[in-house]
Amino acid sequence: MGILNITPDSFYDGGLFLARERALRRAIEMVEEGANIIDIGGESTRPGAAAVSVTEELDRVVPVIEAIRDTVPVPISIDTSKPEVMREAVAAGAGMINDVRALRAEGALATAAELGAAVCLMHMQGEPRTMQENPTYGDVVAEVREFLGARRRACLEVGIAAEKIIIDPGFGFGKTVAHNLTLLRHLAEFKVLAAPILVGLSRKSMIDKVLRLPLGERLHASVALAVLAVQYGASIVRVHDVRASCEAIRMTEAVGQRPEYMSSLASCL
Ligand code: 8Y7
Repeated sequence: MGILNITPDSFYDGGLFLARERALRRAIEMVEEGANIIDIGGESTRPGAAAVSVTEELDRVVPVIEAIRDTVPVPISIDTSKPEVMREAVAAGAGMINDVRALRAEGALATAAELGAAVCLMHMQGEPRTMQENPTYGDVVAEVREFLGARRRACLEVGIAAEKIIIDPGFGFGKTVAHNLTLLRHLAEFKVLAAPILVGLSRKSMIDKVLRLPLGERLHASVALAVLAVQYGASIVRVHDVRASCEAIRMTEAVGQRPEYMSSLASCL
């Protein structure tokens, strides 16, 4: 899954038109580099990021979804928590909803069910603005797994098909470095939830905490984490550096030992 952020803080040149053009070009490039899904986000979920209105978010993402839909045959994921954005994004061509709030916003669960899109349910402790202040768990693996199991059951209850549900422990979302490392080491324990696992570790600050590296210098560590995530059982890795990640993952796959989830997953997107 290649990351496509359409936010002013990712596009320093300002203009929305330029940002859209640039986003389309990057999407095409990521598909050429091996991405099987493009995840489009119009609101930053980084700690401390400002909230974005529905209109602003729609303005950012809908034209880009339409442009990608008309240009490259790749499944499109919309990274949002807002039911209105889910609705317009799916109408524009998105087949998947990636929600860091796991459909807990008012109306989100019912909307996702009605739209019939695939959903990624991510665990987050707290809210983006404050979640890194003091993350606390008794048993982080058990608690995150309980949460994802409960959200998965909530999805099934409103009629979302089991094969359309993806789970994600939410690395960096209300977690210390120790929590993140523990979750990754125990990723295989999430397989009991019988859903494909999505993992996002690309360029995250835990790399800085371990290696003391700024954002622009986290490529090698990110690739290592993507490979490890796949080996520990991830079916989808959400990455910025598609080419490097795909090459590393394909090479390790050639060595063997990996079950094939992607073919069954592709059919629901
Ligand atoms: C994740 C995510 C982000 C993640 C899923 C970043 C939107 C922060 N991280 N979605 N989104 N999983 N499913 O650093 O880990 O990319 S935003």
